[in-house]
Amino acid sequence: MKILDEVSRTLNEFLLVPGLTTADCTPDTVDLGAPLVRHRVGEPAAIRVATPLTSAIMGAVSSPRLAIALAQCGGLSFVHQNQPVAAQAAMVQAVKRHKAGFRFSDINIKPSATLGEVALLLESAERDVAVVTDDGSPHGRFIGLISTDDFHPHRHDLASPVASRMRPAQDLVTAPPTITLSEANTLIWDHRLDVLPVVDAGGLLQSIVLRRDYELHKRFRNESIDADKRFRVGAGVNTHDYRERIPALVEAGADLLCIDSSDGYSVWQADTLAFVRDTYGGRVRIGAGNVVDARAFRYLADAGADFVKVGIGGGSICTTRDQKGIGRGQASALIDVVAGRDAYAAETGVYVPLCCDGGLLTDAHMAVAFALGADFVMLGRYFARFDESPAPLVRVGGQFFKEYWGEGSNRARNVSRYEHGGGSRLTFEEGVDGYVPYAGSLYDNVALTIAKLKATMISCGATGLPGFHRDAVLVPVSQQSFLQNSAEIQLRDRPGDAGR
Ligand code: MZP
Repeated sequence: MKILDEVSRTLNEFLLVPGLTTADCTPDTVDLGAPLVRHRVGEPAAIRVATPLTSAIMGAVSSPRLAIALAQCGGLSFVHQNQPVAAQAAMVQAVKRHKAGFRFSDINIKPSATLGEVALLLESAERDVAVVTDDGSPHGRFIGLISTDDFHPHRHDLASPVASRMRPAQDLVTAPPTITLSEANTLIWDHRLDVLPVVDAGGLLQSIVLRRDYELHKRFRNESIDADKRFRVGAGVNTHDYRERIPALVEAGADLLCIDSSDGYSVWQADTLAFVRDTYGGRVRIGAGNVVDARAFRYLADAGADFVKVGIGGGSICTTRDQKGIGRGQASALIDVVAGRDAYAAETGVYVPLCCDGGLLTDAHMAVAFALGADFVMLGRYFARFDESPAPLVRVGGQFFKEYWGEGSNRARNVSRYEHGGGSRLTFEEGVDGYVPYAGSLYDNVALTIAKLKATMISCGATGLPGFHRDAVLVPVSQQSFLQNSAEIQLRDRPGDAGR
């Protein structure tokens, strides 16, 4: 028996001390780009992200729709593996089918179609816009548009006809197909458009430019889109059926794999990594985890992991610490594994990126994780709250929530992730099934998170994550600070008392 000479600390227990902000620290110059896979020190990684956010390998989180939205914002999703191989491969294909850049709507409807019918069509075809023509055919007369921004399937009367909410053609600004991208941009901004329809000389609709696509296309085109101009997507795998699952996912076009396990320090992970290495050489990249100390990191790095995921028991829906007494505060885990990663890089000349997974409840927690040395983060609860997550939206007492359940809950029954030696069923639960407050669109929230992370880095005088890792100064927060902070929050919540 050995007792570590430290207290297990969470991310909530640290604050950042500002560094010198110089003139070159501005939101435009701060680069959040990060490597996702191992590479030689000083050389670029083969797979990088512009925005260091990934979505959790969970049924309640990573759907094709969310994967596309997150890729548009520069991050990466990992579609979950707690489903048949063919179903998971189909999810990967659904992401890869979409060409990045401008979307041309191929959904045509009649003005008499109901909002409910359109909601179903858009959802199943993963489109944002439907075109309204007089006869519902692509050759009919163009009458207007309806986009997912124009109505919310859960808030509007789904029985009412589309005509009641569509944007009629006479109100729309249209452009000819010969328009250049910068002219389209000027039109979009001058007229405050969300959608710019492109029509030919005969007035027939040819295509649609979405402002959101246009902006994202400009901002992230070099990082979030593959060489073949398709969105990138990752996929979870397990240590049981990897001989069937991995070839199917590779065939479907998955860009990056990750072994999905609550405890990654096992020979089964080394076997899975060996299978990938022996079958594909370096052509298929795969991360491993989860771990909470440098020993386990070293084991997986030596076994060939392309990245290592850190975190056991910290997930917002996780009960592993209560059920099995296993885990480590996320900050303590990161500090130990980061030291292991840096020692490995110094010794071998190979940098193995780290993903901080679970328990990131606020943007400030993410900032602390990056300061402690994380290369990218994985988020479940954060993404579950958005329109794009696959979980149902529910209304409770006048407020909207999204359902969110752990992979170790009875609802998910993810036996391959939570191996208890009990065959095909979970012997006990390690996760809960609950609700998270609905928070709107992924695009808006990720933009806000990016802005906050950049602001933190600017305060600390950093223009990139490697510099932030190197120069960040953190301080543990005392129990007294917590008490004072929560007292202040209570006062803020009761404005009448605030001045006392
Ligand atoms: P969070 O972002 O909701 O705090 O945590 C998400 C992470 O929790 C996932 O990426 C995964 O590592 C972990 N997870 C998923 N299901 C469970 C569970 O049921 C869990 N215990 O701990």
